[in-house]
Amino acid sequence: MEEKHYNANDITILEGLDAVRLRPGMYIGSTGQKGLHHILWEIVDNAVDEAANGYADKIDVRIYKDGSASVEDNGRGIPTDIHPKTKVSGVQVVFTQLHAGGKFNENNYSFSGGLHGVGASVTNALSEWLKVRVYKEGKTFSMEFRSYYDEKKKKFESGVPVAPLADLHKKTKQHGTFVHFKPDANVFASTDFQLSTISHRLNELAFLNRGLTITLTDERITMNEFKGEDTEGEDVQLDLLGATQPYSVTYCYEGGISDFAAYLNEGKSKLYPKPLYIKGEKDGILVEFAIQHTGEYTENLFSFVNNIPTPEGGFHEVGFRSGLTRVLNDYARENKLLKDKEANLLGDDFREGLTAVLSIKMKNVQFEGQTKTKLGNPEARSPVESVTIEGLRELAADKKNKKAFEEIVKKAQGAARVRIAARQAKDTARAKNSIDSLMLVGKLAACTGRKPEENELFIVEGDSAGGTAKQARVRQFQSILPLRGKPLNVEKKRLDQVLANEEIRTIISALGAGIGNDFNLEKLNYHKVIILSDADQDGFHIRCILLTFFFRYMRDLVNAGHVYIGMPPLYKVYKQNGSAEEYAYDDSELQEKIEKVGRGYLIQRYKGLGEMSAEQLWNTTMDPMRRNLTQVTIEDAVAAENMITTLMGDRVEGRKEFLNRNANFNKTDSFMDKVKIKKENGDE
Ligand code: 0RA
Repeated sequence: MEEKHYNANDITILEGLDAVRLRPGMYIGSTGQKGLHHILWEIVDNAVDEAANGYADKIDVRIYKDGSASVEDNGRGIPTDIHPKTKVSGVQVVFTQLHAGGKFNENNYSFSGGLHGVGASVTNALSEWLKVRVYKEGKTFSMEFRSYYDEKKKKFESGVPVAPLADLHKKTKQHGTFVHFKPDANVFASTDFQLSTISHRLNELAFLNRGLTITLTDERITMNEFKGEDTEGEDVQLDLLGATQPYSVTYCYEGGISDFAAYLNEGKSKLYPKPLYIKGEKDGILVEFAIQHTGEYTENLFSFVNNIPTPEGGFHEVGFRSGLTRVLNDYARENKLLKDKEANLLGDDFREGLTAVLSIKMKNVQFEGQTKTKLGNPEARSPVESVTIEGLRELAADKKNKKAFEEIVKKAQGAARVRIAARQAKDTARAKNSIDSLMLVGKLAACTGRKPEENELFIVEGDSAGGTAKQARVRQFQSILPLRGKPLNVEKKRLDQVLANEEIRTIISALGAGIGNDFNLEKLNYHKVIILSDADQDGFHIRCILLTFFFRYMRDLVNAGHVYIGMPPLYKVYKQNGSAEEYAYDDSELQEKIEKVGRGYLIQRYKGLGEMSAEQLWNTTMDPMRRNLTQVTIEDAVAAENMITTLMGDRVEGRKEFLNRNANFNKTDSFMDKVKIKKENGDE
């Protein structure tokens, strides 16, 4: 950036500091933890601003044992010359006049009202003391401010200069500003700076300002204390140092927000290896974003305006989203990934699994919303949209991004299929959603009790097992829904077609809580949804399909722990005369039960639920006191979905191999044994 000359004349003056002491909340929001950190951010923001304008590339933040904190930058240094109107130094103006900023405020850090950017003087007003050092033009300057109760004036004096700015007559090659302050314990409920809060924000600032090196040092703890003093097996030299060395961490990202997106996606499966990055400017608004899609289903958009997070969104997000949707739909059409007669994909489709960091810089920012973290400037929408469209078009035209764009479209098409199928299912469910009407159809044998927290829905494979379960159940709290094996034999069907299945739609109606975005746990009719399927290939299929269905359309049901797998036994070990009877749920248990029954034992092997009598089914699988339920975790559901993709997709090879590995339920390494199993009563 081009060097301009500023002096104290450029600094505007608005009001004094007494008002800040009187009503701190008006300026920093609160006098709690948030307010305490706010006065640190005021100082950090000034330093970051100096860096953002190209004058500094290093910021050191330090927390001290006495509760004070300091921020040092290697920028131009606060102006030291005398301000003509006030006849005091620029340093004094910056720390004693509210809203005093000068030109640096107009660059990209001008705020109108709100809680941000009230200026360094607020930090001074709410500190017991504040000390400044300015290194500028080879000289070292120093100044100190104090807050105290004046006995004579019978009033509190805030941020008063101890003496005018002094030239220490110490030559230096250094340039920059060092600000050290101690938050006043009379103002703040607690003056304990939070290391985690500060490191999180400084890390974020380092991502947002490519190449800026930010170091954080906390003198209150040593390196070893931070590491939990577990230094076994580590370098001895380091350990000795770590015992006395204060905790320190340095953040610097040459990749800026691209590194940010990659960091957010760490450990996730990615559709393309590197985030796509765009930077541009339109109508005085600087726009930067990085995107990377993962195999997950949620959208993660982190937006910032002038380095301030905007979790409530706003017009910049609106522009970004619409630009993204436009370019990706155009790409899909131009490359014949969308047929002429097919409708456009929706923004939601393109944002499934999207991780994005959007950072814009603009003047006269207006923050709105519940927490004042929503961008309220409508004029931001169109420039952000333009930059997004132009930038993404350029990336899409680049051959090396072909794979990434194709993967994005493919993923969006999957999302669209699910969306369309969910709507159809919703319509059907709405058409006949009373339990009574289901009973009339004769599918659901509903329980009589009306307490969802006590009620159980058994989804049973096969009409014959369903009939047995209906006989066995306690009708007060157990409902039975038989699934016919054949229609659910969806081997070659896609997930969306599963929703066309009559019984699946019956499940939706029976649960009564809706589907997709409308799913509402509070309306749930059953707090235990128990899948009862045979221990064979078909049963395994059905189980995977149901889990995938719940995962895709009723994720909260799984998350809240309402889904269970019923485990019927594989063997009965008994004596002919009826003097002993034991059930084994897997091969390893079989040996144990044989020994228990003793000489003269007989073994019956159950091939399916249908072979059991009502009494046996009750004793082994349905009686809450004796049965063996497995609670399904979200990981199980994800695993099931991956299986469905393998089983039903075009990858026939993978499918065969998969079935060979997993469909043998007599072996203990079958799928359900491998996934984390939590028993009904809570123990592992
Ligand atoms: C106004 C003008 C100039 C620098 C600054 C403010 C400035 C303020 C802070 C606060 C913390 N670090 C800072 N660094 C710079 C330009 C001064 C000049 O060019 O003479």
